[in-house]
Amino acid sequence: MSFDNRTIFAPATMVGESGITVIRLSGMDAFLLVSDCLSVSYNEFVKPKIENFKSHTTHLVYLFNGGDFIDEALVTFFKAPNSYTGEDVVEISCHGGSFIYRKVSDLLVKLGAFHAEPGEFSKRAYLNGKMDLAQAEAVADLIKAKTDEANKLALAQLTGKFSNKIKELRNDLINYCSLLELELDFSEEGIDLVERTELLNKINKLIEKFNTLTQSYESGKIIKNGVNLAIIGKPNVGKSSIFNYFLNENRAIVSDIPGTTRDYLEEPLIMGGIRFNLVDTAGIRDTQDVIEKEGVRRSMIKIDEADIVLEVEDVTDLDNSIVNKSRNGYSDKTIKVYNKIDLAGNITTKTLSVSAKTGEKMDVLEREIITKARSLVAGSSKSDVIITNERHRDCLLKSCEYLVNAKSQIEQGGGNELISFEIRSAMDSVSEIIGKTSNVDILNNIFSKFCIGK
Ligand SMILES: Nc1nc2c(ncn2[C@@H]2O[C@H](COP(=O)(O)OP(=O)(O)OP(=O)(O)O)[C@@H](O)[C@H]2O)c(=O)[nH]1
Ligand SMILES: [Mg+2]
Repeated sequence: MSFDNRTIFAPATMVGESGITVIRLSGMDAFLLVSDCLSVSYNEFVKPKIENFKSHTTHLVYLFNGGDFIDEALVTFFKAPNSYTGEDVVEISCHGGSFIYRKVSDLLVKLGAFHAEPGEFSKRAYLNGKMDLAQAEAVADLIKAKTDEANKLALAQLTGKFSNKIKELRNDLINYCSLLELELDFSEEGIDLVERTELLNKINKLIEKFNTLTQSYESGKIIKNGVNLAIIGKPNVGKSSIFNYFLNENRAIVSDIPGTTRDYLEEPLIMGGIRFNLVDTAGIRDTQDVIEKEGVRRSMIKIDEADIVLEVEDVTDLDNSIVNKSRNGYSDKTIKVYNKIDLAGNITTKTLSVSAKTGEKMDVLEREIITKARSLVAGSSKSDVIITNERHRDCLLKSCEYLVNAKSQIEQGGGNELISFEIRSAMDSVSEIIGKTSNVDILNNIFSKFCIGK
């Protein structure tokens, strides 16, 4: 039985001018509800015997609103529990177009169905045991994936590879916990079921496993969300020109007046199969102009947020590098490039020099950026499973903290109750990932980030 008895519906495909629009309904009354608008004839309303329809079969029907014929459609029935949500599900494939969708949507509401909230289908699938929480989250990731790598990670999570890893860790914790608690029952007999040094070794190994998995988030987040690539430098060095070159459009205003870009601009870009969030920033310089000052402040924030900083200098103006002076602690993520090589004459630099104007050496710069991005992705992927979700990372960190506490309890000769309390807490935190102990607030927060219809 579902947590909510309402029959919900939403378009499962984009609504617009297209061949068909699929509208999905789910709920214990879904079959009954649609039976009031399906007809086997378009001349008059003649109800089909849907009680005779088998699960997973598709039927040609005519949709009626009272006496009005609305559309010809194909309707597929999925009988609970063999459906995406685990409830009775009906998929209506009507003709595309927002007008038809509105008519069918009004009809379904009239018949008693409710518009689904974002992620409500997947939430029901999770609550009805069709998938665990991490798998349900992977559905949203799969839909949003923009690159091959992101797609692969979402699929690994959806098909349970990630959940199995979590279950493995959880089972280890359950084993240690139960042994410790069993030992408590035999405490009067003085029987030791768990040797302390051995337990310490095992906890240490577990902490290591947790750390490797947690660190994989550094790669995971980049694969999932893209590499933040900030183009920075003094005013007028050609940052916006480089930004436009990579985007292959005149997105940012370019002019020879220093301080043209006031606020940062952000655009997605795929290079070498990697997703980048390309950021053009305001030129950094000392200024009394209030607006420009704010622009510079924002540039500094973007530098902090960046995974890679592309620091641009003007090859004809090498002496005056304010940016160099202001640089602190981000050098390892910086690629330095000189621009305007077409004006260089006989000036030579050891650093990569390009021309955003003529395109000279821009391919070399692109390759350098891709290589650096690849090293970021590969850098922390010692783990066989990569996590991409901040919530999962936080649960693992919390769990690891409890394990570190358990470790110091063992080292200090703490009692079984105390050690087992820490291990049990670690287990609860790791269980939250797959949804074994999630509370309602956590669930609502997760599923509200989904799109409607999933
Ligand atoms: N010759 C030459 N001129 C360039 C090149 N790149 C940019 N410029 C020119 O340099 C001037 C400044 O370019 P922008 O791209 O606006 O520079 P910016 O760094 O974004 O400047 P601000 O937004 O003011 O910080 C413009 O006149 C561009 O046409 C280049 O490779 N060669
Ligand atoms: Mg600019």
